[in-house]
Amino acid sequence: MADPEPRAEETEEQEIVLSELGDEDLVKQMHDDLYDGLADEIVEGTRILLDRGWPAERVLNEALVEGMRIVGIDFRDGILFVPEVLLAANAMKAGMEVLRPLLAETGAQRIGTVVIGTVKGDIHDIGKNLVAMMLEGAGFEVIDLGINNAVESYLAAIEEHHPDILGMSALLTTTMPYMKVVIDTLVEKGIRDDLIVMVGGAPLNEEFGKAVGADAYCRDAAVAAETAQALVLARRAALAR
Ligand code: B1M
Repeated sequence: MADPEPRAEETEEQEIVLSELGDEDLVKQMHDDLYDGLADEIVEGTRILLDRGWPAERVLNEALVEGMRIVGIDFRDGILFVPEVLLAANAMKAGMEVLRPLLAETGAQRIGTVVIGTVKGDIHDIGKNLVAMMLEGAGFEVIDLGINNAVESYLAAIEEHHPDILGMSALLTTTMPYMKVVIDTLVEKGIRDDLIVMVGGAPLNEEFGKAVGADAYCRDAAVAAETAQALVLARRAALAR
């Protein structure tokens, strides 16, 4: 008697070997793995793409950031919930750790110091972590204050580290107004002009950055690194005149 056809569930359960997938299928699989919060698979996929000669920025944007964008849509639509999104976030962080040395160690000359943190009430840190990595790669020493920072925490770090730049991140429409609280406090203390203030996060825009009194709104981590370099150099040139 001929062998029976394999049942549907048997075929579905066949293990996917990431290294055997072409680039496009591998990236799609990584989006699925990120969605499912599979950190080991994300690490493996990230390494495979790097071994195939993909630049770190491309792996970051096409595999990880795009995967997280898809997660964000289903989170918004109530298909995914906090525990699942936390797993996805952990998987993304695991992939970012593989990329960290490549993004953060470009051998660029040290050009300044940045204090950065997510504002009070907000625990999102993936974007802020990426910005910190890219700033390191651009030659900055980065003091990362983590999440949920009250104004006192920024002030203490400014006093201790005398940074060239203060960076603030917010991912929630309810927490982004806190950036103005911080900047207004810097004005009250008479230290606003000692620093460049840069802000970023998905719900912000250029107009908001101006309204709260920041020197720059940065759309993404690459823009943040370029802007930081440009503003620090411009400020030094102005002071030297
Ligand atoms: Co949150 N969450 N979340 N969440 N979460 C969002 C932000 C949301 C848009 C999802 C949605 O509804 N579609 C929504 C906000 C809605 C709004 O206010 N407009 C939301 C919500 C509602 C919530 C909760 C309230 C949900 C709840 O509890 N019911 C809750 C709030 C918790 C709190 O903070 N108090 C919550 C919780 C969480 C998790 C803990 C589960 C997890 C965070 C885990 C972590 O960060 N460790 C989480 C996640 C992962 C997201 C989404 C899905 C992804 C965010 C992310 O990491 N993106 C997000 C949906 C989305 O944004 N599409 C969502 C990838 C990252 C690379 O991009 O952070 O934008 P991003 O960073 C970019 C730029 O914005 C910029 O550069 C980065 C890199 O290119 N940038 C800066 C960021 N910071 C910068 C600082 C700078 C410069 C540039 O300084 C100079």
